[in-house]
Amino acid sequence: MTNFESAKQKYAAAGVDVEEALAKLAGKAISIHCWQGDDVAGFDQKDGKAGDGIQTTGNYPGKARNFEELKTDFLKAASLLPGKKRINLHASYAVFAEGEWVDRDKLEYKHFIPWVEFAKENGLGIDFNPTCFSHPMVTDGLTLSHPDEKVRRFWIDHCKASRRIAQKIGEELNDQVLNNVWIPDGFKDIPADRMGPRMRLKAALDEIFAEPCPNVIDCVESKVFGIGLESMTVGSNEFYTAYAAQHPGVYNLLDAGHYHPTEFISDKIPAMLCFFDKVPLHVTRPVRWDSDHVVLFDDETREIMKEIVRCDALDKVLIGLDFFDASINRIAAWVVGTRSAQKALLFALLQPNKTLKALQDSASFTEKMVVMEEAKTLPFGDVWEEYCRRENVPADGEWFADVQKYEQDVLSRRV
Ligand code: RNT
Ligand code: ZN
Repeated sequence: MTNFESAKQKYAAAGVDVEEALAKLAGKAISIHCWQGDDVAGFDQKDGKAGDGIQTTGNYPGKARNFEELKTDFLKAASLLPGKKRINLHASYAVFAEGEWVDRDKLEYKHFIPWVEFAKENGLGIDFNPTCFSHPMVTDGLTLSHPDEKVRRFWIDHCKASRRIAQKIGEELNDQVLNNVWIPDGFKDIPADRMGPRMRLKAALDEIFAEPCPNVIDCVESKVFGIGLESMTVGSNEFYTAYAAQHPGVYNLLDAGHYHPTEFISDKIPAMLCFFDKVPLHVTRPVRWDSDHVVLFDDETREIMKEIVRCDALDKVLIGLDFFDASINRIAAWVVGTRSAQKALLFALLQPNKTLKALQDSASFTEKMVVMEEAKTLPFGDVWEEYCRRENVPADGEWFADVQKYEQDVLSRRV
């Protein structure tokens, strides 16, 4: 008997159907952010660098410097990842023709055709984001909520342009494309007016979402604070949750790093699912703050995935990744982060969820604890290895040498 067959039997004895779990895992797409490859630099600004409320740290050599390099790096990472994949793009990754440049309020679908071709060639879905940061028009830390109509207009037009681009991408790929609005807007020090900026943001969002875009899933991403904007965030969780609740078709995206350190999005997912038919996520790893460390196979990532599985919400929760570590090999960061999210999802699918729920409902809390703890040490690794084998990607222990070789042959030559 192979290790996998033996694992299958052990899981069956615990009431878990391994084949069903593997089928569900293979069917669930993960949206992989393009921005791990170049430290959120993008292509549209001279010497592009993450700024305005977000920051990357680290100086590992070999980051992608242009469209060609980013595509090649992404494909290298994707070749080591099982399952269905989407690529999550930011508007700042527009691809301009030789000598061409337009500002973000003038972006068009044509600037993303090369990405659509890339997606088609490689069987990827696409998700999209307006880029309301790392740009000189972010004024006094504000975009859509700025008191100056000129500043607001620029960013409203940018968000509208992004939505139209997402719509066209969706039409072209015959798919639904998530378009996620995150803005840094906030104040470093104690504000004198909190409601004014929020009312301006509300009006801006109304304008942005006015045009029907049937292939777009609209969402807004809240945050507790940003770098340099510690005292107040305009797009707070209450603000966007209430906005989404009043605007059918707009969703509040939960980023795992955007809450106070004792709050967890694993608890928020089932709360949101009571009211919304979709819950988009940014799975990331906050270390003491919204640090966007590489996702690991850790307690909270498993808990997030467990909630998705327990709520039977694989088709409702949209899993996107959002980390950017510039201090390590960026391809390995992508691979570890994505595989860890997928492992956590598999782990969740392999829990005796029905049994555990029944034990909770009958107040058998002692037994619930025993079963929950013991399920942790079932032979999970053998099932993961079988999944990688079926998906034709290397098992754990077999892919890193490939990344090291790529570093030597490709990344280290970028100087
Ligand atoms: C910032 C948000 C946002 C960005 C990306 C690049 O705090 O998490 O999602 O990380 O859009
Ligand atoms: Zn995020």
